[in-house]
Amino acid sequence: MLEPVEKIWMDGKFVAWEEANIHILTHSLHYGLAAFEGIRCYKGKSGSAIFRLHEHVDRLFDSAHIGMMAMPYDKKHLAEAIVETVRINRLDACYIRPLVYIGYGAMGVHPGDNPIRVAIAAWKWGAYLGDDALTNGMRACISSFTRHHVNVSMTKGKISGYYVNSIMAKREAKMAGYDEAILLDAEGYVSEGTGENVFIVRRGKLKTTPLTSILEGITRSAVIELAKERNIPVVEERFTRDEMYVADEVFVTGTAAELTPVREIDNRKIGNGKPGPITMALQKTFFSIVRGEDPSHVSWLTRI
Ligand code: PPE
Repeated sequence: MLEPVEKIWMDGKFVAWEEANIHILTHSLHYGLAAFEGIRCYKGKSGSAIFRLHEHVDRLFDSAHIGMMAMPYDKKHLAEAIVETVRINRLDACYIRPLVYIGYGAMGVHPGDNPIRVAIAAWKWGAYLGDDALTNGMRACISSFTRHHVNVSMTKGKISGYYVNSIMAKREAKMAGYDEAILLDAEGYVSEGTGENVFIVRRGKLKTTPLTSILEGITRSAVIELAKERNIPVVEERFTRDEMYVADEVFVTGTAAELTPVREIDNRKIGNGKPGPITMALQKTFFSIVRGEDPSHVSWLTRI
């Protein structure tokens, strides 16, 4: 359950959490065209900071552009509103959810001149797949659902409606006793998790899926950069489900999921069934950067 905080930013003003309501005929609620972001703010040794705020704002604007929703604010204004949402709620560590959506006006698939509305909420959110998953790894399955085909969904946009596919896959996986689903693309190659990008480690090399039909993860690009800095070779190449089965290590990345090891896929142990050394080294680096303990990427942090 969500733990309410005080305020939510809606269309330029802060409103009380309980009053952050919209009309039932809000266009996006019916047809799913809305754009969102997921951003984390971390508590660090010298205060709190938002991880890669500007990259998230850029992606939100890209998503709105793809969805032809004209943003009523500029990037600077929106970035400031995000920081203010964390401050006003006196949160030191939280998850931030900006949402751009098509408001009330005309109904029918064509949104006409309905207003484009924007909201920003923040709340406390712990480990997405559980604390145990972060240390001991999670169990995933290959989904019976296929991930988006490039000409069905435009995955460079983080569009709300696309997440129906994720919900289906996630529920199916949880009901079968797994923690998460990994989806294959329309050609049968690994694409991504319901809310995460996927990496494998084999013979000391890191491999992740190319960007063709996945979300361009901001954590993904950070991890690629960190690996390269540590002289770990990284390739963006498609791979099959059995290449994951025989990988030495598998992990997923995402704002919510952070860097979570995968210890088992389709009931096959990955490596020795424990998070591997490269995964854990990258996870350690990631957490020390977001918490401001490792100063090597301070440009990724926006202080609150
Ligand atoms: N793929 C998908 C489909 C995805 O939803 C996410 C983020 C990623 C990859 C990783 O992207 P990034 O966060 O930029 O590293 N998923 C968001 C929503 C999760 C949710 O359940 O809500 C997130 O992690 O915030």
